[in-house]
Amino acid sequence: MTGSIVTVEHFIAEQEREYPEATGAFTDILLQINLAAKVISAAVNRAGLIDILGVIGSTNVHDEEVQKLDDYANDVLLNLLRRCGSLSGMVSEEEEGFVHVPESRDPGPYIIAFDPLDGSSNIDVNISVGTIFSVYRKRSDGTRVRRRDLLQPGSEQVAAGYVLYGSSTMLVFTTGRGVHGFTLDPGIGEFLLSYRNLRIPSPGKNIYSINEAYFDKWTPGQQRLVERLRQPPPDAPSFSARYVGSMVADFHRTLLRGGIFMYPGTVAKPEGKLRLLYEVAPMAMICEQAGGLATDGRRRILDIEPEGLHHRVPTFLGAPDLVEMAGRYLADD
Ligand code: P6P
Repeated sequence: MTGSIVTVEHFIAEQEREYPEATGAFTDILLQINLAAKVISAAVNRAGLIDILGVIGSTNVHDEEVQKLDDYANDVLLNLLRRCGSLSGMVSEEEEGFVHVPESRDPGPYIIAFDPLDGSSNIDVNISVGTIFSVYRKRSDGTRVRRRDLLQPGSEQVAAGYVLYGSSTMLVFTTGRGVHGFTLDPGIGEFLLSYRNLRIPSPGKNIYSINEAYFDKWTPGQQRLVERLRQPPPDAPSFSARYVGSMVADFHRTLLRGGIFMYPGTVAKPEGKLRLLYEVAPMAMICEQAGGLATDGRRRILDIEPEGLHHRVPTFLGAPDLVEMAGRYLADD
């Protein structure tokens, strides 16, 4: 049994042996994320308890300042990642602008973008939430971080991953060599390898995941696509609809079971809701590394050049046959 215990540290060391070009600089970032995930998981799991203790306004019964969990998760990640000598800077969903890492002698070669706690509004009803992260290599020379360092297409990512705070806490990431999943064992406080080389089942379960409350706001092509999924032709398999309203949970189910996750635009807001840099591009890298497809309905997500730190894109992630079907229906819009 002990032979099967593979921690994140073991796995990274194994990867470094197998791929000598992997540098320790990048390992430092992953290990800080590993630690941040444990700290945030503990806070997320206590969130309900704090409510029971009777939080009053912004201070609790012990007169302690109670942070909103997404602010707390953001602070944890900023403070831990600031210690990484290999980072030049950070982009966070919670920060309007770019966050400089204190300039050491030689600011690090990497940039990280993250959503510290995606879906945090679901915490109050005990629905899974997640952290999403994306790592790029700094493109420009010199110590200053420039716009072109921050706004790189997803194809330039050196790593991407998420932490899912659900019935168990899972860390799933890729460094471009497959997708690997680790499950937190609270008894020993370690993430242990639970999925090596995750592949999205295709054909997998016929599940489509979308918020159908927006049906009347969609384009005709999007409406016809969902009608096709709701009522397939007699000789085609039927579908189930699943939608948690927490992207990390909906995507994780799609990754493990198959199907398609969609957050399309509407006629009024064609760009949709999800942010490219720290939500969609990292999930797209994972999806492709697991054998899936990731588009905005027309373009490959990883080819899209971000127009700003909080640039939104329509999102279609999942099994190749279903993402391609979506593209065919949207082509008529
Ligand atoms: P809607 C959570 O707020 C989030 O950013 C994603 O995690 C999730 O997929 C989406 O928004 C849900 O949005 O409009 O369906 O409530």
